[in-house]
Parts: sequence; structure tokens; C-alpha cells
Amino acid sequence: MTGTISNRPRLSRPEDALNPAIGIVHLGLGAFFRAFAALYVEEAMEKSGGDWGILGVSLRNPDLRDSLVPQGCAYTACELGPDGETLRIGTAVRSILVAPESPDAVLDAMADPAVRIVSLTVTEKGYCHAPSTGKLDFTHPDIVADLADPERPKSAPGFLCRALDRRRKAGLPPFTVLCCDNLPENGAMLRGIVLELAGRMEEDLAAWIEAECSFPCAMVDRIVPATTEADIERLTERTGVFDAAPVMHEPFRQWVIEDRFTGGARPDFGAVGVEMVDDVRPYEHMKLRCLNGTHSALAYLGYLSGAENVSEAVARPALASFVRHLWSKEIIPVLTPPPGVDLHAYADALMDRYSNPRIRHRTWQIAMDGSLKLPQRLLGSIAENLAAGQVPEGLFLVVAAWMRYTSATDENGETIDVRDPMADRLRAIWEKGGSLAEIVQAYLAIEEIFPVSLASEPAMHEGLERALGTLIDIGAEKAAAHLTEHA
Ligand code: CS2
Repeated sequence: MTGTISNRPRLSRPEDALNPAIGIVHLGLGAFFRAFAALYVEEAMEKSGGDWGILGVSLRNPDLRDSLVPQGCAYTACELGPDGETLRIGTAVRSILVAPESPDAVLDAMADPAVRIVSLTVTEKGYCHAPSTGKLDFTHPDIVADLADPERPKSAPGFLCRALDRRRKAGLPPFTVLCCDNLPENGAMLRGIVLELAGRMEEDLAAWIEAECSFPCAMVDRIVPATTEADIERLTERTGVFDAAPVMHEPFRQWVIEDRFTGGARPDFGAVGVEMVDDVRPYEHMKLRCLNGTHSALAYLGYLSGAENVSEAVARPALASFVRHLWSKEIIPVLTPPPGVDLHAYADALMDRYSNPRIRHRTWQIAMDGSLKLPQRLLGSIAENLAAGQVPEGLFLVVAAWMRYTSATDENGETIDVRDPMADRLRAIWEKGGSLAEIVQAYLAIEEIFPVSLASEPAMHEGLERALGTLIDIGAEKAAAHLTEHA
């Protein structure tokens, strides 16, 4: 940070900000939550009242607490519209705890009778599960630790189990668990994970959670690129005030939630445009496959062909046509649209969102943790194409690009900084080497990622071998162009 910036007055909590009591504990206080759910909660309180102040919990490090607490937990939310930036100050977060420093205080907060919702954005890897099945991974180091020392949890499922146990023993109703991560049937999946862990802790706890606790599924959507130093400097120049932790976001947002909150206790979400529905699945499939699926496509193929961010990637005709091909030929034909939604119009709107040049969403950022993202984003579409007798060459190319990316060496021989819990295991496949068929076989043998039913399909092996061969022979951008030209 430059000297001039740190000498500017610090952002402070506006005097007219609402001062609600804490009603929500949120695990995983990242940029996405502050640019999305926290703003909706604030608007709902402005419209309809309610004590839904948020206590945010950082599960790993103190950085965000250290940035936000000196500014009264207020932060700038900067909307990056195609014609300019619009600023607002988010104030729904009231206080912040850092879990490794004070796990007991986090559990106390979660067990407070005034808290009726615990929400989560801990990213795909925060659930300690096997992505192909959605089941808890009992060998995960955080889960091993949580079973050994349940009073000092490390994982999000560990905190949920322990806090729910405190409430049960105190004769309190449970809180609603509101998962806001990009996972398939996220509420149901998290419920399964919590029940598995609770069952290992105490059968009665699992039975109580099963009977009493609600885990609505939700679809969340807003593009929130990581904030950069340049963003902070630009905002400081513009406002004359230094905010150490602003968030950047696109104008678009969509939140669809199953309306199953314990005791009906929730902010008035319906008043601020959140869609409250009975079944989130069609919305979730649409979003995870159309948006996140093509985001991952642009991340891997874009990164390998030298595009630093998504808008740069879709400015390349080959990649833009490739993504359009994925939507129209391989993703949309196997989707059931949500009521009243035209999926082709949805895809057109996505292309506009991706093209917004103010959003500098790095392909490298989206490429992270692919081992946990692939199943819900791409593999479901592949399986359904194969079941319908179609060969999804484009989706094969995306999976092959992920394989190539996780070799950790790009097309020019430069090292890729692969961030993924499985990074070492994936790179080892390439270090061992072998024929294309052997490399594909080694990837498909990873059961945590590839369901056995899909990994045993000959068409899957053949398709991935073909795609990987083309990728290696002619490079990512040409492979994408080749595919649409010959489709
Ligand atoms: C992205 C998502 O980083 C990623 O994996 O695909 O964060 C995406 O921007 C959001 O899901 C949009 O709602």
C-alpha cells in the first residue's frame, strides 16, 4: 500500500447506519458474502426491520478482521457497471471473530438464542467432502482433528455440530443452516455431511439434528472478482477515504432459496428480490452448469491460451464461439429450465456479463480447486449427454484442459501455480507419464472426482484421449476453434 493512501482518513461506520442486534452468524467472511448475501440482508432490514445483524467468522486467518474492525466492520461495495462504478457502504456485518483464535467464542455466538441462522460461504473445499459423492471425508485432517477435540473445531461441519449440540443441551431450537456455496443441492449435501459427523460424535445429536434442523438449498449468483491493490488505490483516490477491504462486484445478482427456515425466522428476503421457492434444483442446475461450467471452460482454455481474465478470454472469437457451442449443443439440451426461464436468453445474458471489461476476473482465480468444482459444473452434463447417446466433444475438451492445467506446466513450458487440494496428486500423474490413454486412465481412477459409473464409460476414455491429444498437438485456442468449425 502506498504512503499517500495509508495517510488518508479511514472509512468509518456511517452515523445513520442501522444498528441491529446479531441474528446471523456467517462462516467464511470472504468477498463474495460481503458483496452478495450481506447486502441483501441489509436491504431486507432497511425495508422490513428485524434484528439480522451479522457476526462474521473468518475460519483461517485474521487479515479481514484486522482490516474491517478499525472501520466499524463497514466496507465499500463497488458495483462495476459497463458505464461506470457505483459505490455503497455495507454495514450489516457488526462484528468479526477469527475461529482459530477463539473457537469457544464462535461456538458461544452460534449457540446464542438470538441467532436464528448460520450461513456459510466456505468455498467448495470447506466442506471436507468427496465431490463425486457429497459424502464427508473422514480422513480429512480437519475432520480427524474435530473428532479428536470437538470443543475446538477447525472445520465448518465441526463448528455446526458442536454449536447445534450446545443448543440441544440448552433446550434451544436449532438455527437454520443456510449454505451459500456453489455445490449441488448444497443444503441437502451439507445436511448429510453434518449428520455423518454428528453420528460419529453422538447418535442422539444426529437424531436431533435430523428431526429439528433445517438446511434449505440455495442458488447464489454474482460475479465477484478478487479485490486488488489497484482497486483500493483507485477507490481511495475517488473518495478521499481509505478502505482496507472493499469488495468489487458486477451489477447482476440472483439468489433463489428454498423457504424452509426453522420457525419461519428469516430476514424479509422476498421484499428485496430474493426468489423464495419450494425446489431450487432447476435454478441450481441452470446456474452451476451454464455459468460455472463455462466459467471453468474459460478458466482452463483461457489460461492455457494466455488470457488473463474472463473478458479477455471471451474477446477471442474462438473461445466465445466455443462457449456458445457448449451452451447450445451440450449444456442446455440436457437441462430442465426453471419455470418461465428461456435458457438461451439466460446464456446470452451470461455472455454480456462475461464481456464486461470492468470486471477483471482472473482465469487463474476461477481455475482454483478444480478437483472440487468439476463434478457439479461439467461431469453431470457429460453423463447426461452420454446417457442420451450424444458425444459432448466440447465438454471433453474442457476436462482435458483442466488435466493439462493441473500438469502445472503451460503451453510455453512455464510453471503454473496450481491451487488445488489435490495439486500434488494430479501433477504426479504427469510426472509418471505414459501414453495418453494411461494419463486419462490415471485421472479417471480418482474416485473422489469421477463417479465410477462415468469413469467406466468407454466413450469417456475415448473422448478425453481425443481431446487431450488435440490440446497437446495444436494448443488450447486452436483446439477450441477446431471444435466449433467441425461441429
Ligand atoms: C467462479 C464463481 O471462481 C469461480 O469458480 O466460477 O465464483 C462465479 O463467479 C460465481 O459462482 C458467480 O455467481
